[in-house]
Amino acid sequence: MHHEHRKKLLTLFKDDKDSVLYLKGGTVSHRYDTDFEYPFRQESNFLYLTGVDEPDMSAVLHAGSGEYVLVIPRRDAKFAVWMGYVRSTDEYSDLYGPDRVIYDDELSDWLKKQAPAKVHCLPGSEKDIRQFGLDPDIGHLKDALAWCRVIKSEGEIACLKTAAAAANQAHLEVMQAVYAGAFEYEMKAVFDSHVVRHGQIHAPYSGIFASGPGSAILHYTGKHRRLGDGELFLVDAGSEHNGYASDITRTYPVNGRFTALQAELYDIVLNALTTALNLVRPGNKMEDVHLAAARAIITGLRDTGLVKGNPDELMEKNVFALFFPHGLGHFLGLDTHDVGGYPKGTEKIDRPGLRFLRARRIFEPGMVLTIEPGLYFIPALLEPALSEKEVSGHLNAKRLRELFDFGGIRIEDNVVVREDGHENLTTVPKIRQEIEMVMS
Ligand SMILES: [Mn+2]
Repeated sequence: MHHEHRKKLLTLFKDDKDSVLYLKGGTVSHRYDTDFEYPFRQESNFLYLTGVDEPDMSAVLHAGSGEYVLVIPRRDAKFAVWMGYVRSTDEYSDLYGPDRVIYDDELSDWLKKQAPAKVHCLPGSEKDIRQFGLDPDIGHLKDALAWCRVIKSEGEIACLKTAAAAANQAHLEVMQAVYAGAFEYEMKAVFDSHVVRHGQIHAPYSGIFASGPGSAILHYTGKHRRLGDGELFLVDAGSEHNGYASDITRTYPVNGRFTALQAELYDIVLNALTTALNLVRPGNKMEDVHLAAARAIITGLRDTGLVKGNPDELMEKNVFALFFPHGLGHFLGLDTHDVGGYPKGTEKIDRPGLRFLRARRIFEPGMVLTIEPGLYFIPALLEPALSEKEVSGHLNAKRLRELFDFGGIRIEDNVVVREDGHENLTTVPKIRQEIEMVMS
């Protein structure tokens, strides 16, 4: 798989045959000024090209010959005592299949011998190259890697499916474990316990386990609140397999039964999700699908009487963005918010709601993305809107004020764009009746 990735990248440098590409792997980081090491996670571009999951490495690719040189640190006996066995160059060759393995103190000489016309590297690595007395070029490699990573190979999709499978099961177990009075952190423990038992020890992002009003905080970081009877619970959590992420959200009632109001609002979001999913196929555009989901939400809210007016006007005046203020979804891969959402020359759309869209692309087979519409009652957005002339006439102030501590609802699936539409990797129940059955 990684050989395939390197070949794909080098096709973009075929008119640049005398150049080399330099990639620096990740290093270990510590907690402030202590010797406590955070768990090591490889830098994603490096992982994409090499599959090497160890710190302090770098790699050089020769654009002309395609030679792949893995550069390893020269470890001493002290390292072996604290960190374990030190591998030989031959062992690294067997393990990762580079064309050549050299030590980091040999890199400078090796590079100079190539006398490259250019050394392409990522922003942040320029200093390394200058140290070798060469000129870094940071203008191309980043975009080239993003271009490669946007369309996933079947090998990558298999990894994403393994990550999705573990998270699917973990979400189901949380759904079954939830009870009124539980702490949010207990539910995180249920989730983590499942994914870690499947070897997925890295979280691709800090999960959200938000009960009650916390579910309307888009990046809620609390974990110490008790789940209240009658409230909703929003779980946005994923896992990582070989570096590839899953990112799933479900929202359901703490006591296992939707109230009439919760049911009505939940179905609006589910309808927005279904509307959006039906549009995920090659040729369609992310921003158009976002607007279709937004329209489904504002039309649903109009039907409940929480907002007033016709959908065209509510869309035109951006009233939807008061309730659905974030983007519909993002690419998913080695990073949760994966690269390539805005290729060079593509600008963000300066409009409420769409401003935060993390990808503006036409769908192509092999793209993997999340679709995650949401509906929230956020006092910080609604309060000022209620006194704004343009939109206040569209809002049912009395009923909305009663919902200031309702929280929010988000439902998020992970999908692969396919020739004939898409493949949904998320299997956690999302239809109300199914959720109630699982929780009963
Ligand atoms: Mn997401």
